[in-house]
Amino acid sequence: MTNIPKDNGKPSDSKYTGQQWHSDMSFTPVPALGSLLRGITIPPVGGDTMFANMYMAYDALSDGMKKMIAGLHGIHTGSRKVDDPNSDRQMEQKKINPPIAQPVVRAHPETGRKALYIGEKVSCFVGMTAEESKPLIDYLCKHATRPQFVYRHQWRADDIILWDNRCTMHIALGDYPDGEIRHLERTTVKGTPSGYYLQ
Ligand SMILES: O=C(O)CCC(=O)C(=O)O
Repeated sequence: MTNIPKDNGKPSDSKYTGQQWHSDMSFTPVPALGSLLRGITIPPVGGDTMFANMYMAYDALSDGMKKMIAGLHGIHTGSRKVDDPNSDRQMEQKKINPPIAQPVVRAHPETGRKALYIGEKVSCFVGMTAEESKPLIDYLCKHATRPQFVYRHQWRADDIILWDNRCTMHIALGDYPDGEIRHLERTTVKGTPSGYYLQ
């Protein structure tokens, strides 16, 4: 994850990575089990990462809402909030990663606890239009990111964070000043299958 431009002067491909609530690789049939991020160069202010506890978010829903979302599947895309949808990279991403459906509620394979599996990369629910889906996607994202479910990490160089993508989602805050370097190294751990292609 870096905003250091490429050798040819073009912006880094990961400059805006993670700037919407997501769980890693949710747009693939086998999303990441965990991820590790290490701070290398940290801006003097801003650039924090926030994590939401999706067990707690699920548990706090009403029984009525739990029943309503039990059978829903969200369509996850690899697209970013801050990027040109017609850029070469985005077109390529769409080809490599066509939209994937994932259950909105998943039982964690190790703990058996249910966790909400939603995020800002969910474009709509299977069998519903984007317009019909949006209010519920927005509600669930807003609900899951209420302060009582969120941990905010203020980076220092050499911090390493490991997280479980099966019960959290996260966001990178792009609020640091222009001209400041933000550079972190990441690796992800492959999980178990939960998603499927739509056709
Ligand atoms: O840069 C960050 O703070 C988080 C990056 C991110 O979202 C990711 O590694 O998936």
